Amino acid sequence: MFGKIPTVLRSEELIDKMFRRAKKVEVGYSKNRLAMEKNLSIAKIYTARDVAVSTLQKYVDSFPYINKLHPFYRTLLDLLMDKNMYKKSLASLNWASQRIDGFASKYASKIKGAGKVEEVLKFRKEFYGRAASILKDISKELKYLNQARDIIRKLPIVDVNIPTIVIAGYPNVGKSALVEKLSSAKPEIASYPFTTKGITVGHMEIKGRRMQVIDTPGLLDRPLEKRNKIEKQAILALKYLANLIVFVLDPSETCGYKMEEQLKLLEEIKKDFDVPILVVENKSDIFRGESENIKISAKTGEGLDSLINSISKILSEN
Ligand SMILES: Nc1nc2c(ncn2[C@@H]2O[C@H](COP(=O)(O)OP(=O)(O)OP(=O)(O)O)[C@@H](O)[C@H]2O)c(=O)[nH]1
Ligand SMILES: [Mg+2]
Repeated sequence: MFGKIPTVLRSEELIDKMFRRAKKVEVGYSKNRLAMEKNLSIAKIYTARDVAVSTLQKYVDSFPYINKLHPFYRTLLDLLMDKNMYKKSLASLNWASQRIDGFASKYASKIKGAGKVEEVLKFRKEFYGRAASILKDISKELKYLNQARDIIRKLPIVDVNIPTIVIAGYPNVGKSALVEKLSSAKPEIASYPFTTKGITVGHMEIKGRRMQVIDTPGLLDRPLEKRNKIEKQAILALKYLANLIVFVLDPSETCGYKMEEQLKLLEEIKKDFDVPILVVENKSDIFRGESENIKISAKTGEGLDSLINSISKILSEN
């Protein structure tokens, strides 16, 4: 999904790196002092340029294009960072890299045409000054991109290319128990913006088709109307991920929430999410209601086959 993004150096660090490498450059001895100084200075300039250009290009290439991202990630990044500043920063890095490249060629040819050693040294120094000042000009942008890197690294890692089942329902109704029962391996926790609990991602296979089951504690477990605007948008981003929402009810009410409250949350989610919703009643080992909903027990495994059949049917229709 996202490649690994390297740490973004501060401009002073990048300038240091550039000069350190240029300083190490050596050329073969020549009796002609002027020719030797020319070779050396040009080699140093090209080394400095290579360091700057390759570092900046590496940054530009490793950050994702927000507009090309899956809408799930695009929505989250829109909430978490200033998209214009992000784009502008990447464009500035490109600009800086081209400017330094241009100056390197320009000063190399000035040096080639120089008649005296002093002139050669003066041009070399001038190039260094220009390159350093270009890098100083993008210090704000480099800093910003380093922050953006931290934000991107904390995005939940999910597979946007396989069918995804999102589990919703009040706390303690048995969501985690269900995800665990459905998953072929131990579900993993991924961080999620605006909630400390993160989301739990498990995988399962139905008729040879790999899918993802996601538990959303702290997100789809209480009324959305009580959230602030940003939290609400972060939660709504899940609609881009979900091919199906399995809403878990606990008619035994041992979860501590009345069915009336639970059904109200269900209605709200139906209203806000334009995604098929499958309603299941859990804890059938201790309580069975009269409704038509699928009845399961995440504890004993009862009813899971019928749940899996319904999931498979809905996903193949959508
Ligand atoms: N009897 C019975 N207990 C269950 C069943 N499923 C879950 N439980 C119990 O209900 C409690 C809550 O289950 P969890 O799976 O943690 O519920 P959750 O919805 O993930 O809760 P949060 O993560 O707090 O939102 C636990 O004590 C489970 O053992 C079930 O089918 N039958
Ligand atoms: Mg849980």
